[in-house]
Amino acid sequence: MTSRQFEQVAIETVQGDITRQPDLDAIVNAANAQLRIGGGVAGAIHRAAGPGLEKECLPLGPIRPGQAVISGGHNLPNAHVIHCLGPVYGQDEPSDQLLASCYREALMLADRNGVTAIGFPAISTGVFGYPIEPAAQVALRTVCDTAPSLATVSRVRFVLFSESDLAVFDKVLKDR
Ligand code: AR6
Repeated sequence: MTSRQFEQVAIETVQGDITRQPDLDAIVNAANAQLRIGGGVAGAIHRAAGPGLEKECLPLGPIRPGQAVISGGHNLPNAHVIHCLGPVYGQDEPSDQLLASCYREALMLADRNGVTAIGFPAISTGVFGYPIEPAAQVALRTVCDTAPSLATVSRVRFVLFSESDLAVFDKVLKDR
């Protein structure tokens, strides 16, 4: 694990599964607009949370690219799930601003709900096709830019599925 402090917020990077982070009070879902089960991160989160999560989420959708909404964690070890709709790369524009909006909205929503530690996957970098290095730049820049506005959030963990994605996030984090 790599960790760096920005203002009052520690930013961590780890390789792993977003559904297996019991020390975080919120995790972020790379959702679809309807907040249905889906594949990738969304599929893993809904499978681990159980059917109550989709039941709670459906009335909250549809959401637009860059938006975040919050639900309970159901059978997950986390109290909250924050669902973000990332941009489809090459389709939802400006993609960098929409991706930044996901991270900013998720952090602000977490903060309003008293969250202290939150975990993000690399939003939009799977099915939605956002290249990993520019996605890492946007993610880390947005967390650093938002950090001074946060009251309760003091730990932000990026949970990367692959070793190569972790290496990219680590490099971008070290270069900041
Ligand atoms: N933990 C952490 N990271 C993961 C996990 C996991 N369990 N599973 C995959 N990743 P994606 P998107 C990585 O496709 O691009 C869904 O079907 C993955 O390697 O989950 O925002 C939804 O329903 C990739 O780097 O999200 C939407 O329709 C990153 O997480 C759509 O896909 C994001 O991959 C959203 O696409």
